Amino acid sequence: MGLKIAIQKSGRLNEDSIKLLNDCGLGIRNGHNQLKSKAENFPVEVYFLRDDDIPQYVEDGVAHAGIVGENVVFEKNKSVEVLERLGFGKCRLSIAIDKNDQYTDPSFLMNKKIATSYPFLTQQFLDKHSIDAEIHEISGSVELAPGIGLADVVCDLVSSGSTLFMNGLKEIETILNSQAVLIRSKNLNDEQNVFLDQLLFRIRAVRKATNNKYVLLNAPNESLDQIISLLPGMKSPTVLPLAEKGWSSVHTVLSEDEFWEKIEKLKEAGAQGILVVPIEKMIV
Ligand code: PRT
Ligand code: ZN
Repeated sequence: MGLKIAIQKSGRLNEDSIKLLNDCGLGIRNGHNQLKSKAENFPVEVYFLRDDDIPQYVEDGVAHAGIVGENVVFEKNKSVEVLERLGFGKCRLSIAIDKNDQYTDPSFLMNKKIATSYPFLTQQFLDKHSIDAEIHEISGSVELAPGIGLADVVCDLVSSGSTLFMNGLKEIETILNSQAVLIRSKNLNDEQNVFLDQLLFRIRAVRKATNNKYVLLNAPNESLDQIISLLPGMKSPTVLPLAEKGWSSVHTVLSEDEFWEKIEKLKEAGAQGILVVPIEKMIV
C-alpha cells in the first residue's frame, strides 16, 4: 500500500518539500491543482494540504508522515513524532513591540494586548514568565495590528526582519527557532515503518550531500603534510601524483561550515587550482 506523506499545497514550504522528495528519487509532480499525487519510483502517495492541517492528518494516521514547519508542529501540539530537521523554511517566532518603546524584560508585556497567529506558543511563553496579557488570535497580517490599534504587541514569524521594520516594530524576544521537519504518525505498521526508514535514509544522504562539498586541489609535495593535516576527508584525503614532478592532486570532502576558513588556510599552505564541486548524494 505504501506511505502517504503530507506536504504543503502551496506556499513557502511547497517547492523545497517537492525538491527534497525528488532529490530522494521519488519522482513527484507539483500538485497545485490536485489533492494527491503518486510518486513514480517509490511506494509513496503525496497529499497536498494547508500546512496548518498537516499535524492533525499525521496524528490521525490519514497521512503517515508530513513535512511542516516546527512552528506549526509545536503550535498545534498534536501527538506526532519529529523525525528529522530538513534545513529549509528557517524562521523564528518572535515578540515585537513599537520600535520607540523601551524594553528590559518580559514584565513589559504585563496587561498588554498581543496579536498573534500562534496563541498556544505565545501563552506558553507568557506562562513561563508568569505574565498576564491578553492574546488576540488573528490569522494573517499580524504586523499591522499595532498600527490599527488592535494590539500593543505582536508575536509573529520573522526571517529577514524587514516586515517588522517596515511596520515600525522591533523584535524583543525569540520564542522559537523553526525550520521544516519530517514528522511521523505514531501508529505505523511494519511495512510503513520500513518505507519510512528507507525514505529517511535517503533524506539524510541528500542533506549530508548539500552540507558538504567535494574539493580538489593541487599542492607541491613539500606542503602535502601540512595540507593533509588541515583536511578531514571521509576517511582520509585521496592523494594522487600529478604529471608535473613534485606536485600532487588532493581530493577531499569539506562541510559547508568549515569551508571558507579551510580554503584560506589551504591557500596559505601552498594549495593551488582549488576546485569545489557539489555532491549529489553522500552515504557514509
Ligand atoms: O496556505 P498555508 O496555510 O499552507 O500557508 P501559510 O500562509 O500558513 O504559510 P506560508 O507558506 O506563509 O509559510 C509556511 C511556513 O514557512 C511557515 O509555517 C514557516 O514554518 C515557514 N516560514 C519561513 C515562514 C517565513 N519563513 C516567513 N518569513 N512563514 C512566514 N513568514 C512570514 C511572516 O509571517 C511575516 O509575515 O514572512 C513575514 C516575515 O518575513 P521577513 O523576511 O520580512 O522577516
Ligand atoms: Zn498555514
